[in-house]
Amino acid sequence: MVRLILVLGDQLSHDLTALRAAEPGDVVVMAEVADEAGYVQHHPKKIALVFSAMRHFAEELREAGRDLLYTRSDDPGNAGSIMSELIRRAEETGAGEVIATRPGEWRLIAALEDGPLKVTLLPDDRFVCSLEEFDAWAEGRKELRMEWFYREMRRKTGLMMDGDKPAGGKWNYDHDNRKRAEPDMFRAKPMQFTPDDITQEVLDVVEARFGDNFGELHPFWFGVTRRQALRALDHFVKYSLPGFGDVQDAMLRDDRFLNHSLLSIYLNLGLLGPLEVCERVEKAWQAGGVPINAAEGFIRQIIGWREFVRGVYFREGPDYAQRNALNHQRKLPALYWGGETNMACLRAAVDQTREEAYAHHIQRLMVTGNFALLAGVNPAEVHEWYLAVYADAFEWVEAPNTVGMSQFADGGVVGSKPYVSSGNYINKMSDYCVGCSHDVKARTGPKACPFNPLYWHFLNRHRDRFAKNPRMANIYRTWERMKAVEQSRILKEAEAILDRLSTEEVV
Ligand code: FAD
Ligand code: DLZ
Ligand code: SF4
Repeated sequence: MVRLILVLGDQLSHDLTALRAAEPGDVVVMAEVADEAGYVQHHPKKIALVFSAMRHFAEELREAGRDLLYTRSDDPGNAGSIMSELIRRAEETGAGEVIATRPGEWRLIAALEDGPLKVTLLPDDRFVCSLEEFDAWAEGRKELRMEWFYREMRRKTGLMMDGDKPAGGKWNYDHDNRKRAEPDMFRAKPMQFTPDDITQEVLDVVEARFGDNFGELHPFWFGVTRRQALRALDHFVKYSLPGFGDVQDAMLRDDRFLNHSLLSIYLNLGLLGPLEVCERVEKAWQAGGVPINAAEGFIRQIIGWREFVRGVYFREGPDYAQRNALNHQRKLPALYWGGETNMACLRAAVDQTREEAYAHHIQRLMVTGNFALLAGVNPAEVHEWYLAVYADAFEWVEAPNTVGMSQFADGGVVGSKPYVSSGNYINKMSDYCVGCSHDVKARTGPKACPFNPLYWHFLNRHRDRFAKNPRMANIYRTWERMKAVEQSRILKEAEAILDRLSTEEVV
């Protein structure tokens, strides 16, 4: 009997387990559906990326001789969800079973498992670490720490290893990766691609259907095929990797990408695999010209953080994205959707997000994430925002980064302490403060940088939870050393900022 082979929009890999399981007579199903395009208000660039990459992948499958049924978003018969499309295609073909690779989101896993069709879910083996292996590593540990997991992955893959020792003698060169960046007009930009006819058609559809979503659709220059993704990888390794480490945490107003790779979009769609990317980077380092802190730092992000957060997402279970350990309830301020703000750093991060569907890690973590956490925004709303606005956002990777790393809403599963800072950190790592109407050095007063009082307000209101954390003891000692009158002035001014956020006044 015919079987349907489901390929989702972020499963665009020719070696996908579901495609490997296909037998002659089976029919591949791909569908652009309203449910997937609408579970959050995705950035138009993200929808265009996914649809165009899906259409190009479908072409490649057809050229390879696969039997394929593809539903476009504007097809009149479009049933609107993955499950209803599968039911429609099963009726059309007489198929009795669906073979799928396990989706990267609990919501979709439940939809497939709870539907009326017989669905076989195969493991997604496009990762370095299987979920079983992650569970075995995590089992019995008091706490999960990325660094220990990462070392296991280095040993497993042999990447940058000298026998059983890390190359260069150290596992982690992060210490060298915290420099400020200077503007440099010769710094390379990520590889950009001109839309072909398929992409152009998608752009028209997205403009018509999703043009009102937050985000600029044009210019659209993401790659949408594996071939383009490989070119983007080559370009990154040649031009940006050598400087990747040094300024990894830096932010510049007029340089949105610095030496970042923008490879997450290709990795997360399945156009590139994590190992091939890391092996390419290792080779460039071995050939000379790429410093060890750049190569190690980059590889750590992929076989360390990326694999670690995926393990956490699936180990923690379907309720993970709804956790709220700090009981934060504030509505997400309008400035996240482009509302007015006087805070130059937030304005820069949000403007860039609207225009590019991209921000790099420190912008996500220490600007938009930090502010939401200090302001006590409901993490479910923060999670929805990140899932919507970034082209690389799929729940398995976005939720642990947002709910866990950035908002501490999982109570410390991903990180051992909250990522919070005053304006001082942003000033140290960026040039945003120079052009800001707030004064980063002022803790209180009408011009004080809002990060400053909010930082102490956060620490004070969560003292019971964090004061005993050895990594935060020094900060609490600084707070205790302040005069009571200074403390109460800070807290009062923080309350005033929070009130302004509640009444949607500009901060
Ligand atoms: P580079 O700086 O060039 O890093 C190289 C690669 O390492 C990335 O392509 C990515 O695949 C991987 N990587 C780096 N950091 C992480 C991390 N913390 N978790 C997983 N992979 C990592 N990443 C996503 O892929 N999708 C998301 O939806 C996402 N949401 C995030 C939300 C928040 C609040 C935060 C703090 C981080 C989030 N990240 C997410 C992680 C990280 O910010 C992005 O992977 C990175 O900015 C992607 O840009 P890049 O490819 O230029 O990365
Ligand atoms: C993100 C996305 C979008 C916007 N649209 C589709 C779609 O129409 N069809 C599809 O198969 N997948 C889409 N995706 C990706 C899915 O949402 C993704 O597979 C799940 O979130 C699991 O990671
Ligand atoms: Fe951001 Fe404060 Fe600096 Fe302004 S002064 S850019 S609000 S950190």
